[in-house]
Amino acid sequence: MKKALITGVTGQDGAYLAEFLLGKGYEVHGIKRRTSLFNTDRIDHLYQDPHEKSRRFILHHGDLTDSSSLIRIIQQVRPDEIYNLAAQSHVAVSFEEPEYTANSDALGALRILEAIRILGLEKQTRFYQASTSELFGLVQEIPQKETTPFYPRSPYAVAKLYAYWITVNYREAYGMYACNGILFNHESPIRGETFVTRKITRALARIKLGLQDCLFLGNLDAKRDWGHARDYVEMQWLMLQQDHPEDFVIATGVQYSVRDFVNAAARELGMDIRWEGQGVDEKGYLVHPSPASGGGAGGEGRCIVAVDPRYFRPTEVETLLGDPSKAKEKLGWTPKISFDELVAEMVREDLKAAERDELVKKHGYKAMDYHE
Ligand code: NDP
Ligand code: GDR
Repeated sequence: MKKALITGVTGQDGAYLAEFLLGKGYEVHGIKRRTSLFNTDRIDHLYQDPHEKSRRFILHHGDLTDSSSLIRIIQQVRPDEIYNLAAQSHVAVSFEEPEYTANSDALGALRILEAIRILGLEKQTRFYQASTSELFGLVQEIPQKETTPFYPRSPYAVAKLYAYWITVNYREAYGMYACNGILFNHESPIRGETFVTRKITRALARIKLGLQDCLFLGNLDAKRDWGHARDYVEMQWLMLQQDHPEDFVIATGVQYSVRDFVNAAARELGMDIRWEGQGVDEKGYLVHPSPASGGGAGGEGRCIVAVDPRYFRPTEVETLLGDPSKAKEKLGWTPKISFDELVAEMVREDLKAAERDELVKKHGYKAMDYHE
């Protein structure tokens, strides 16, 4: 039975990948960091009682900033494959916590690669690094592919640039099977609530049910190439099954703006929305790009989306569009879930969650909320 070790197993991709690998018959080990509250929501359905002898899903406490825990776990598990998915993954937060982001996202990758080397597992353990389209940042070529020059635009992207190159370096220096998946944005109903797609689907569902008044966003014109996380974890696995390690861009090759995403989610919810300047009818919702201009033309409609400059980034990545030709050709990989299906699934799940909150509220209890 093959053994896989996943860092970041409690995150979006970690959860989908663990499920995928269990389905393939792997024994799956996950590293989770210590938190003061339970943070295993995304993997609770995979949990197996530690007393079960034949269990194939095992969690370990560890942290990317702590070499001792990484060496200990890798020594104990001796995995065939390591998927390094753990990271401080929020671009905006990386401007607020640049040093921690570098420690976990850049040095974290180095610590794992060194652990593999220290333990003499270079020829046994394959390594996957979760690289990112953020490396392209201020884009030098459209669409972006494996050979496009990098120009990172945030402490997060700069940290990930180090992780990208240290992975390439260990492959070349020590003959390790180590590779980078340069993944464009991928989303799902279990996407973190503060990334823009999930923030939109969650907020619009709550606005529809009267649980929230307004959604505040930053740059509405930013463009991204959005895929579904379930599709993308399959590629992470495929990358480690080849004869030779190589780096791959993973994307859909289709681009939408944040504004397009709002429109698609609102359409899915049957909400009649108009952007400023298009007029508002009595039943309509007004999606208004400036909070300063208040509730909309002639007091009609209602402002449900407004721009709050607090969500602007000191240096923004305005546009990303991937070219996944190499992955299609060499891995035989192709995304199965379309943009509209992705939005529909996210909206459906967030509407269910909002309905639960509505019920809780109706019975006089306080629904869970989060604060950014
Ligand atoms: P998430 O933010 O959902 O998950 C990140 C995971 O890393 C969580 O399990 C988190 O734990 C864990 N983590 C954070 N810091 C540490 C640390 N110091 N030690 C151990 N674990 C830590 O990210 P995604 O699942 O969306 O992304 C997975 C990876 O892919 C990340 O590296 C991300 O940067 C990268 N990536 C993501 C893309 C996307 O669009 N989703 C695109 C390209 C790359 P906890 O649950 O406790 O917070
Ligand atoms: P990104 O994702 O920065 O691309 O990083 P995010 O969803 O945070 O932002 C996408 C774009 O939307 C704009 N935006 C907002 N973003 C957030 N979070 N909140 C807002 O209110 C808002 N309004 C507009 C942003 O400015 C940006 O242009 C994600 C992460 O998963 C990274 O870990 C990963 O590497 C990349 O995707 C590929």
